Amino acid sequence: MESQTIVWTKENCPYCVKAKHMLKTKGIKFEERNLSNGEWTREQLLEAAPNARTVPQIWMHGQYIGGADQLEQYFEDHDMWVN
Ligand SMILES: N[C@@H](CCC(=O)N[C@@H](CS)C(=O)NCC(=O)O)C(=O)O
Repeated sequence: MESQTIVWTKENCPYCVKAKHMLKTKGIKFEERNLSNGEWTREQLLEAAPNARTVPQIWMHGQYIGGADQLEQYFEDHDMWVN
């Protein structure tokens, strides 16, 4: 869905925790696709982002952002400072 914000994650992933924290701080609702609980697979992630080598992988409102570092940069670029 175009308006969806999606975060692919896995367990024991500090960058995933960081990305989710940034989104929550901004009040942005998101769907988490966790690769560790059997619901989603790495193959499904690679279908969405063939070059993905790490998690998190983030889409905001349908636009591909990248990982946690890119999400932070996105907020800076859009004057949405992470508190
Ligand atoms: N620069 C990346 C770093 C992401 C990263 O290093 N993620 C780790 C887990 S926290 C990872 O996926 N490592 C490779 C792997 O576990 O297969 C970002 O900002 O998202």
